[in-house]
Amino acid sequence: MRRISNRGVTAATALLTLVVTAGPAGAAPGADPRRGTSVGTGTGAPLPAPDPDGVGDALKRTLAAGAPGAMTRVDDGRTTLSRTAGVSDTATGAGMDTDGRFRIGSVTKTFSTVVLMQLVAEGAVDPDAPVERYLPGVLPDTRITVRHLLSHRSGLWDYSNDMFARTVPGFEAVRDRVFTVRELIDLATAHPATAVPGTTYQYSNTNFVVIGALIEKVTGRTVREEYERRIIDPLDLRNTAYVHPETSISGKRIRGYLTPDEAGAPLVDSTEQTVSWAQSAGAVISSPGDLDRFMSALLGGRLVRADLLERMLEMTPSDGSGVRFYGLGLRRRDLSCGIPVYGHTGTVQGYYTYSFTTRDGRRSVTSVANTSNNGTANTVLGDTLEAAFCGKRATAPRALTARAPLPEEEASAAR
Ligand code: REY
Repeated sequence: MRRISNRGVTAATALLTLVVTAGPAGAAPGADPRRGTSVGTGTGAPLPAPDPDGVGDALKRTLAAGAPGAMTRVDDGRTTLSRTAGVSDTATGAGMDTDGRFRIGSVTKTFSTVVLMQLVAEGAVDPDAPVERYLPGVLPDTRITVRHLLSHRSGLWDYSNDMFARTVPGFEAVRDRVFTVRELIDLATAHPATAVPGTTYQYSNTNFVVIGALIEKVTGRTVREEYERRIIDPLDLRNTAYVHPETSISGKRIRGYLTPDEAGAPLVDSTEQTVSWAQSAGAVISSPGDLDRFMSALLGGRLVRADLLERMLEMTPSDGSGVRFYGLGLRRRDLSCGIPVYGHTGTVQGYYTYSFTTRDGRRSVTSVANTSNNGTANTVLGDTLEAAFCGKRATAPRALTARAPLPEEEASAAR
């Protein structure tokens, strides 16, 4: 067991950087975050300039909540704004780094959905067909369609609920495991269905493990190859990889630190693991710049055909907050300033991620904290979105949300 101490970490709030540089080729022209842009809000109103101090404040509060490090990168037209706080490695004290690679958890689901929607565009998959057509005999209910999987409406139990009921022992039991898809589906179907297919939103990793199996069946290639040829290579995402079941993150990496359930227990270094328990539901590695580029390309219409992107954006509430929704492999959050943003959240042991963009893809924001199983740190990290998209506000953003989320909503929003 690799245990480390987090003592002194909050004192290492250190390093806060602001970098405004030329952005990647292909970025939207004319967008200047210091002035605000008139596009992208989805409300017709101008997009306010990002608030670097507000972002930095949310990152510092994420550290105060127990994260060793936290960072945000805003890609806005030709400008990039990066802020970091704390450390990427508690042993060396190296600062958080927006060029670093980390585990993106369920932002992987958006990658899997892009591959699937490209297969729909090619006529290889019908989203309203039963999964049974492509994977005969794999699921217990032949009424489950591909769209039910992508929208978390299949009624398939999320096996990770049982797996991680006890956080650190659960993690250590699977850290080096390599699961077959069949094994993961069997864990899920050992439970009765949670709902009749198509009727109820219930977030479940099982859905996207089945999507991965479906991609492999239909294409005859691995999901790794499909992510590479359809997303990673065309967008030149040099810090993005799917290395399952390899356990390491190559190159410049952010180490991940899992919070035990026992109050005061030291954080557990969870950087190395197979992530086989999540596979096509959560095992991609990436960097903030790559995720911003990915989300901008997706909402900018460069990855999925326009009519199919519209299908991905058909949202239903994911909780009772009135501000959080799920489409197909994509979330929407309505920020306190009224701007809707689209993307995904991720939780994998040691890492919390938010990666969201405007409706036109012109401003993308990725925030990461290198801890997990710490709901407060995750919620506070989410405040970076308020500062990055809504800009400076007279009133504290959290006071402006429709109402405080219920604990189960926080848990669901965390994933
Ligand atoms: C699994 C538990 C989280 C993580 C999950 N992640 O389903 C998927 C996602 C890929 O949606 C773990 N929590 C933590 C526990 C709670 O073990 N007992 O916080 O690292 O991103």
